[in-house]
Amino acid sequence: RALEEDLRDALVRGEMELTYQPVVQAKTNLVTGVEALIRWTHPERGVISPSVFVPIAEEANLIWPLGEWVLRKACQDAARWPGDLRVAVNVSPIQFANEDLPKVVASALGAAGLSPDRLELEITESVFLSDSAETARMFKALKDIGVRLALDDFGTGYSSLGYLQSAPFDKIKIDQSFVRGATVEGSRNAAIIAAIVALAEALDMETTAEGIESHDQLDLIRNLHVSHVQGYIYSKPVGNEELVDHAEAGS
Ligand code: G
Ligand code: G
Ligand code: MN
Ligand code: NA
Repeated sequence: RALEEDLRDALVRGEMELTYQPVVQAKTNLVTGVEALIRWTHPERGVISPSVFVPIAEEANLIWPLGEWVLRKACQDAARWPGDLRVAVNVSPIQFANEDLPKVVASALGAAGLSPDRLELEITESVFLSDSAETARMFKALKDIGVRLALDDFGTGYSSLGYLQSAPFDKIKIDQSFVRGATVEGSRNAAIIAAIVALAEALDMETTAEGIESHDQLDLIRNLHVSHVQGYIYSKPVGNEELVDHAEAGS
């Protein structure tokens, strides 16, 4: 059987699971939110990465049901977390191009009883490749609901900055590829991160540096005034139970 066939049944068979990776505020060292990252445990092949099956789901018209499941599950889980932890959900450009997205987002929030400002949608620059009037309408509809918007993998995709004139992002996520080499002050990657932070601050947006693994990276990132950090140095993505245990122990 092709992976695509198995993907069709994966949701009803309960093979999908959400894991959550903490996002830490640099200034306070407090966990302010988490990013939801989907995992598929295939009955024969074991755990399959979303970097493998999300593109298949996008091609096979399965990203819509999968994305809706992720939104509903993330909102349900977040509504039961202690404190006011935010949950960030990755949204495929294909979901973003569907005019029903705001309805589904509002419905997921309503069903879970989650306040809209506790949900952050992560969108990549590729959404700006399609019709700009429709894209603008989608942004407005989502902001009207009151959810937060984050620009994911910043600096790796569509190269124009023109969209920043109007797109209402609350946060820029600095891609891991810049963080990886950013261990030395004065390095090219450090200069790129400093420039992204300056841009984000001028536009009143927060920043998250992704993929921080070492203390050298963390020290440098803090010195560059990145507002939030995320990476294995703090935590790998963990299951909902483990997240709740941690949060309760820490509060
Ligand atoms: O967690 P991991 O590094 O395996 O994620 C790999 C890729 O899959 C990342 O680009 C991430 O954004 C994407 N991804 C993870 N979970 C989801 C999801 O729920 N929906 C979508 N569309 N992409 C996801
Ligand atoms: O594309 P997006 O930024 O949504 O994907 C985030 C991906 O990065 C996830 O697959 C997640 O598991 C992974 N990730 C998170 N923290 C680290 C880290 O410190 N190092 C590495 N190599 N990957 C990470
Ligand atoms: Mn992401
Ligand atoms: Na990212």
